Amino acid sequence: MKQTTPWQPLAPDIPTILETSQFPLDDLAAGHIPAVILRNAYAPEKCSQIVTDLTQRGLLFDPSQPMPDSFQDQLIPEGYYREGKDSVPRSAWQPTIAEGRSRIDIGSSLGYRGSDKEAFLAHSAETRTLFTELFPQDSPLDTIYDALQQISRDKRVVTAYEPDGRQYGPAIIRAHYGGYAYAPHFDSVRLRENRQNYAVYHFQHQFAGVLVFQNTTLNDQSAQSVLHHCLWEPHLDKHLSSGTFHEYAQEKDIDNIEIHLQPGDLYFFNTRSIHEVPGVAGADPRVVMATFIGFSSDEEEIFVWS
Ligand SMILES: O=C(O)CCC(=O)C(=O)O
Ligand SMILES: [Fe+2]
Repeated sequence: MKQTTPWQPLAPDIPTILETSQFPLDDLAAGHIPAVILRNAYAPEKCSQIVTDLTQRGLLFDPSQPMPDSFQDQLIPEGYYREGKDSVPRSAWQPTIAEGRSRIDIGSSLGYRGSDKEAFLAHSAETRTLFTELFPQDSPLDTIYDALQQISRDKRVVTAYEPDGRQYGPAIIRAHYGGYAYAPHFDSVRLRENRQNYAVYHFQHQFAGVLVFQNTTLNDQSAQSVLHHCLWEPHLDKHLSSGTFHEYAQEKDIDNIEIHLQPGDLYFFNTRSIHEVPGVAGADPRVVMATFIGFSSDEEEIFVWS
């Protein structure tokens, strides 16, 4: 809804953000601001080094070469998630079936794997081992967790865990090839995926924290996320699933903002805000480290998972 105060993100660094807002995460939770953006949170040269390393290790593929067969069964189609204990994937939107639009995940996605809890937690343990090996020092995980801790004004930021102590994956690396797009959607373990059997279900709010490692660019245009000034309500489902959200937003005069990021920039947003990342089929994939975040204003601990 259009308001007199512009809907603007908090940026560009922690001191400025904390001067501007007493509780940035409460502002995000309420939908008063679209995002918190930390520019240059992680060194851009380290970002490109990570992409090179992941490709050399065979965890990502070089898009200038034919995709190795070993990636075929790891490709994640657009829009997929699973609900509750279902093993059948659902689609958060009507995916565009197009050759080459695919995503590689390095890490354990609760949305994709969570329907089998034992398998998800076992996979998460492997991810933690892998990330320790990939990032023995200067870990981008620390950048995300430390930033969150500071903007929360010193709540305790931990990798999400179950009551028995078993942890989830600490974050996920996602590479989007060939113009992979996220159509307008929202993410919620509570309101969408119905994950009642997981500890993260109890939080009042869910955010995302995304650190960009590499942009994808075609004809000077890069794939960037768009946040709509609209928190999900059930009546929006018909527009999200049928792909008519843009028409709805126009009719209701809902504004939006493009969050333009460079490698090394980190942004946090409320995943209940309808959001999207239109695909741009550049030569290189858009590569990010992504997290979900569980937050309740009256709780000391903030959970991070993927
Ligand atoms: O990559 C991003 O910036 C956001 C992606 C997203 O919306 C998601 O993973 O659900
Ligand atoms: Fe999302």
